[in-house]
Amino acid sequence: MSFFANIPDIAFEGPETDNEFAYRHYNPDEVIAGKTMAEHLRFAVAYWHSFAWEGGDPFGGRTFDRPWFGDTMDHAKIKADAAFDLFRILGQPFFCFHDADVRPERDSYAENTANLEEITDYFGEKMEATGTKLLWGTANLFSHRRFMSGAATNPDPNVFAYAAATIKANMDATHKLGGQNYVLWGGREGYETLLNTNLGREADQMARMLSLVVDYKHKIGFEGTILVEPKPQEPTKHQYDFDVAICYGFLKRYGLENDVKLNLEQGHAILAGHSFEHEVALASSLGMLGSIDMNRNDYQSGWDTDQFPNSVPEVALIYFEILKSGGFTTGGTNFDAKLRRQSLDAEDLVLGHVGAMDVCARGLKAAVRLIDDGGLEAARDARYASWDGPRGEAMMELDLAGITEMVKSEDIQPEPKSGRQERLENLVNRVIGQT
Ligand code: XLS
Ligand code: NI
Ligand code: NI
Repeated sequence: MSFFANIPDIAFEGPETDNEFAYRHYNPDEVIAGKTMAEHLRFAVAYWHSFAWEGGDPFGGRTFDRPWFGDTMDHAKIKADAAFDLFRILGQPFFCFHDADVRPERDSYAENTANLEEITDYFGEKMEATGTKLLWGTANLFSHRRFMSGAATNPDPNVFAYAAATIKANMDATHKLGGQNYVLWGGREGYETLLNTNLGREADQMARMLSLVVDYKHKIGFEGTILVEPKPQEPTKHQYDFDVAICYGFLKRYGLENDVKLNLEQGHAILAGHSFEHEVALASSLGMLGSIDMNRNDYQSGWDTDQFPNSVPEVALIYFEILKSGGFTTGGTNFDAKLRRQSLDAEDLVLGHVGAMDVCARGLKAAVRLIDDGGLEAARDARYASWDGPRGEAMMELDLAGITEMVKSEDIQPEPKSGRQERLENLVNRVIGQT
């Protein structure tokens, strides 16, 4: 019997329904701003949180009871069956996985790869039958103890080799399944203490791995996007892919900025001391916006708590930035989000996603209204308008002495102008508040 046996497929019923098992706002076929909601949002379920995570925390182990927990290939297939049941119930178009989520962990590379290949074929059949697609695949280069001192940045070249071969196997699997992106998140690519760490060497190693990935992508004709996922710390004390700005500097330094884009996560932005819209807006202004991991952090705990998003105003500003940048191409909205460890039931897993999808749908609709309203863009354009005139052009052409001459001869005295922040915040609340 299916784990989700008594749970109906979720359909759109509109905001007035009192059916808990329905979408109130996510109507996949509804066209808004030129695309369906499904095409704008491109939702994905994260295999690891929904199917591999057991409910542990630093003080206690497994709380969940799932028929697929176990380390055989039979368990892996029961897990896949349940995952595709959830995908059918939710009707979201995509999913994402790490190798370690979908096959048992063995000591030998050959056995791990053979098992990954077997499950890849199993996925392939199910994807063909159901139409569910792969948003991205990735290698877990952080859980097993062999990666405790890093993968690409490990002091031992044998670990680099093992990691490189593991990435190859995962790129092959992602390519075979028609994945739209391939992600690298460097959870152990950082340090615990500078006392034993050679920063310069580790940066070169990380860049070397990334250029191997880019070369291999071209070699096999993978048309998806290579994405790096910034996060400042956790599990290591300091991670090199700290945030958007640092990732961009790194990619530029090694000449990789045209071949790699970024996968941004709400919780990681918060850990880095940024808002999520800051990270999205910065990536967009650099032409580096690839995909998003949509979740939220508990603002008190200081951890990457990976909760389902539930704030429409927060989410609205994210989709506002994404829409302004032209929307997703290969990217999408991956729910890198997990249940709380007391949320034991199949219903919790389904409804966690349903609520998150509705929040994102409301955020998208609000973002479209913000764009249609035009007030924010008009205020921003007006604020910089003088830069479009002769004064702005002069600043770009004159040297320091010339500018000084101009200030003296024209007796320039700047007139401060209001930034109008409260008025703009009122505008945003007015537009987002509409139902
Ligand atoms: C962990 C990361 C991870 C990546 C994929 O914090 O968010 O889940 O998205 O390896
Ligand atoms: Ni994360
Ligand atoms: Ni993530």
